[in-house]
Amino acid sequence: MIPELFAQKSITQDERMQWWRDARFGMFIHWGLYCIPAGEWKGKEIPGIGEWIMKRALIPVAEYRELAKQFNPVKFNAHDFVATAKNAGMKYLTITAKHHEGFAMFKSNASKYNIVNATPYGKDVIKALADECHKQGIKLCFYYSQSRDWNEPNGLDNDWDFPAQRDFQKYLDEKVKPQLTELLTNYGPIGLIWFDTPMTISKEQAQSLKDLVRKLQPECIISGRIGGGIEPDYASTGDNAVPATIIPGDWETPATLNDTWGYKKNDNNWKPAEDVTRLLFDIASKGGNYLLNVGPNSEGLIPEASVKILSKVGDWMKINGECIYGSKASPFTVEFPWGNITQKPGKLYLGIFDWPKNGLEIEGLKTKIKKIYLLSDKTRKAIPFKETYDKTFDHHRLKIDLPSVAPDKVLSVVAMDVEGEPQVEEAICQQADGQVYLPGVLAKSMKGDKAVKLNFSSRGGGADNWTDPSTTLTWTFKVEKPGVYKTDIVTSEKGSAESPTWQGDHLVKVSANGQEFQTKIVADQKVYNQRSHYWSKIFSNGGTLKFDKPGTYTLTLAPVQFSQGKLGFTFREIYLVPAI
Ligand code: H79
Repeated sequence: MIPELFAQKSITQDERMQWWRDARFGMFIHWGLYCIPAGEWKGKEIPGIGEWIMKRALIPVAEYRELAKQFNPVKFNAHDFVATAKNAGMKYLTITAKHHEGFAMFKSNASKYNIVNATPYGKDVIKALADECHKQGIKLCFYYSQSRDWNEPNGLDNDWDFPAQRDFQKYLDEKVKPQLTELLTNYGPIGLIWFDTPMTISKEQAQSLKDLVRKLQPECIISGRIGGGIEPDYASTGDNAVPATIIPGDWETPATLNDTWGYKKNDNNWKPAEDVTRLLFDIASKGGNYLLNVGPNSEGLIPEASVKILSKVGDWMKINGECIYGSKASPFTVEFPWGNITQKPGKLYLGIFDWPKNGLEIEGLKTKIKKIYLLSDKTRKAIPFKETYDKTFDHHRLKIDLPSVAPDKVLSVVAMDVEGEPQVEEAICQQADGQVYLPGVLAKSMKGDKAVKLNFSSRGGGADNWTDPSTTLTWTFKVEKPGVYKTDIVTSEKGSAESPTWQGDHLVKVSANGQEFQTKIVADQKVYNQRSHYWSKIFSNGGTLKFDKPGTYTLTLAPVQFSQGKLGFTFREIYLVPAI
C-alpha cells in the first residue's frame, strides 16, 4: 500500500484553470527569424502575415537558414517585455518557442537550429523571459507549432523544398517531443502550451503530446489547437475572431494589434487603443480571455506603437481592472448596442462605450439592485435608479439616471451591487428604443421536427456552414409597443482576415403574427463591426411586420433557396425596427 504521504495528489480541471480564468488578459509574442525580413524578401513586399514569409515567398531552406547568422537582437531586454505586459494589465505571456519556420528561440539539444547555437546573439531569450516572469509575477507560456515545420523534411507543409514522402512520426519523436520536454523541464512552471495548426496529426499522435505535457507538468494547460480530436483544456476561437455571443466553457481569442503576428516593417495599420479596450471588455462579457499579440523586431524591441496602445489599455485597466479579472460572462446571452456586461458574485458591471444621453434602460433583468456607482468614482457616490415590474406583461425594467457626460469616452464602467445570482427573463424583450433584437443564438433551430444546432461563435458571429435550407429559426419575444416594424436581416462576412468574403442572394421567408414575406439577402448596408474588426455586418432590408397589440409573438426565418457557394447563409440576427 502506498502511504498517504507519498500518494500524488492529482489536480482537478477547475484547479488547473483557476489562474487562467482569473487572468482574462494575456500577451502573445510572435518572435522568430521572420522579424529580420520583416515582410520583405529580395526587395519585394510579400503580402500576408509576416511569420508566413518563408512559405509565401517559397524561400528555400538553405537560404532561410542564413537569417539565423544575422539574428542579433542586442536591444532585447526581458525586463521591459514583461513590464510592458504587466503595465497593460496582462497576467500571462505566451511566446513562440518555435513557429512554423522551425527555428527555436531557446537552447535546444534536439535541434541546433536555435537562438543559442545558430546566431551571433547566442543567448537564450526564453530563459531571460522565464526569470523575469517569475520575478514580476507573470505566468510564462509557450506557443509551439507541433505539425508545421518548414525546416524539417519530416515536418509538415514545406512542399517547395522537400519531397512529398515524409515520416511525420519520426519528426514528432525526434524534434517535437524532445523540444517540448526541454521547454517543460528547463524553465520552471509553465502556464500553458499553445499548439497551433494541427493539420493531419492523428488522434494517437496528439494524445501522445498531451500525455507528455501532463506527465512533465500536470498543472500546465493545453490550449485549443492540439488537434486529432483530442480534448484541449480550453477552446481557441479563430485568429482575431470575437464571437457575437456568450460561449459556454473556457475559451480565448488570439488577436493581432495590426494585421500581422510576426513583425512587418510596413504594417502600420494599428488598432486604436479604444477598440482594444472595448474588445477586452466585450470578450470578458462573453466569457473569454483575450490573448493580444506583439511582434518584436530584429533589434529585440517591441514596436513603439504597440507599447503605446498597450500602455493606454493599461491606464484603463488600472482604474477598471476589477470588472475584468476573475469576472464571468454577462447574465444576458447577447451583446447590447451600448456595450456589454460582466459579473462577479454580488456585482454586475456595465461596460458602456456608447454613452446614452438620457440615462440607460435595461430590459428583462429580474435581479434586485442594491446600489449603482461608477467604478472610476473613488467615493462610490450612489447613482439614482428605478426598478419596475409590469405585472400584466411580466416584465422587469431598470432605469439608471446616468450623468449626462460619459466619465470615460472609451469605456465607462457602471458597477451595480446586486442581491443574489443575476436572473434574466426568458423571453426576448423589446429594448427601450423600441427595437427588438433577434440573434441567431437565441432562436430555436429546427430541421423538420428535429432540433439542430447552428454555430455562431466564429468569424463575424454569423452562422457557420448553414448550407442546409431545411433548417429554420424561430424566436419568441415580447412586443410592448404595438405598431409596424421594419426588418433588417443581418449576415456577416467570413473567411480569412486577409480577405474576408461574403455570400448573398439567398431567398428567405420571414413569418410572424399571421403575416409573411419573402426577401432576397442583398448587401443594402455594410457596417464595420468594432467587435470583430475584419468581418463586417451586412444589413439586408426585408419587409414590414405589424404587431397590433402588446403581447408575446413568434417569428420564423425559413430559407427558401440558398445561392451557390461555400459560405452558405452567414446569418447573425434580425432587427425589428419601429417604422415611423
Ligand atoms: O501564429 C499565428 C499564425 O501564423 C498562425 N496562427 C496565429 C496564432 C496560423 N497559422 N496558420 N494559420 C494561422 C492559418 C492561416 C493561413 C493563412 Fe495564408 C496564412 C492565410 C493567409 C496567410 C497560407 C497563405 C494560406 C493562405 C495564404
